[in-house]
Amino acid sequence: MLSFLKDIITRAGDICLAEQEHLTIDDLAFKSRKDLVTATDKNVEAFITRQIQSRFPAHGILGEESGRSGTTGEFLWIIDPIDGTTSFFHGQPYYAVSIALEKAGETILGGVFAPALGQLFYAQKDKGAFFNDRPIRVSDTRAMENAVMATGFACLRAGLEHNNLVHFNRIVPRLRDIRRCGSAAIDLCYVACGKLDGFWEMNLNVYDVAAGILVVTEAGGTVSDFNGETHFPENGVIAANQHLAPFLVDQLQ
Ligand code: 2AM
Ligand code: CA
Repeated sequence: MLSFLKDIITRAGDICLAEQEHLTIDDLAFKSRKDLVTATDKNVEAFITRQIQSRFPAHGILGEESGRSGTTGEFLWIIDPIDGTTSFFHGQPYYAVSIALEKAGETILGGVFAPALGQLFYAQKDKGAFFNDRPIRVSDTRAMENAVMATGFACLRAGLEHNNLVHFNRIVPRLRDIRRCGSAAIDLCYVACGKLDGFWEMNLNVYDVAAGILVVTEAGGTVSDFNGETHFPENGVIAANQHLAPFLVDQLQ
């Protein structure tokens, strides 16, 4: 399973790299006023879906662009062909292909590949997390003032009135600094390898976070919703090392 995942996710990333150079406005469509989708999102999802269907015809598939297909057996592949489509369309490197595999409702395998950064993250349940084939751990940062975190504003793109700006204003002054690069999948993996000390966001979808959450937990990180419980991503997502996670729950609940 892992070698299959690594093979298809890197080939999917190569499609992104090749197509990003030639994108025009004609390749762009809108799911809502600010929610972009490019022809590449659809091409990459179709590629991944074909590969899964031919190798594992009995498995189900949930993709951001085409929804639920295949059987309703115990295996379900969850695909975000491009997490960070705004970065992708605007010629920036901070986007990733994200693929997770659930068995009976539990994520057992997850991969996030950022082709323009040359960064591949993956994890298998109970077997640890890896960045470009090296094992990773979350950071050991204990003080907020030494922490660099990330967040995002999917809520604003979705046009929601109850949004992240109020949390952002409260939390950012307590941190060393904040990053907002536009891919929840990469943000989660950066928490997993200690490039970031924490991440929070609201209004994400399961395909944005399924793989990244397994990478964080296998790297020793803590993942919860804004109440410190497990109803994510519906009730928000918090990911951090075990020292800083309680601070974020305290600020966000
Ligand atoms: P996407 O690029 O696959 O759309 C950035 O804040 C994160 O929010 C990205 O993971 C992005 O995923 C996601 N996102 C952006 N707009 C969204 C929307 N309208 N609803 C839900 N998630 C969204
Ligand atoms: Ca996407």
